[in-house]
Amino acid sequence: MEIKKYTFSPHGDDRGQLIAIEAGQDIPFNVNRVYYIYDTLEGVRRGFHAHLDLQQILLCVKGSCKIHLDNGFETAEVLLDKPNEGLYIANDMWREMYDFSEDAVLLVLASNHYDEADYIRDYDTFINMVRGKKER
Ligand code: T46
Repeated sequence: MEIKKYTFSPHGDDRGQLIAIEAGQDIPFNVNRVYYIYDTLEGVRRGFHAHLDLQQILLCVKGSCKIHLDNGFETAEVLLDKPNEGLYIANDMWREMYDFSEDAVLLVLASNHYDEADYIRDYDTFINMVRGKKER
């Protein structure tokens, strides 16, 4: 599976670091929503869904976490532990987030507003959908 990561260049100086992410320039979509996940309890695994029409960039801006990806044919585990590195996830990708460090802040830039109808939360439905598309 191809893992698409973006590395953003920090504007560092003697005061510290600053990262700017320009929609449509540094990432391939316009950002309509930002959310972040923090204070995640030990052992928690979240996600367990795919999206029908959503592009996202996941950045662990503090601490670390891992992302399990599954496209219905292959799986991959991605470690996010750098504030200047973003993982791109688009449609038809089952995702689970786990192994959050105590201080982890997972920032997500999303192409669309929140829409519960865009979620596929049943794994068998997801598998049937992606494998059905491949066969067509
Ligand atoms: C994703 C992964 C990486 C909202 O009201 N607005 C929002 O924009 C979001 C993202 C969530 N919510 C509500 C819906 C639930 O009541 O917040 C609650 C927790 O959401 P959820 O259980 O979907 O969170 P995760 O961590 O399982 O998944 C989230 C995103 O929902 C999802 O799109 O790709 O992070």
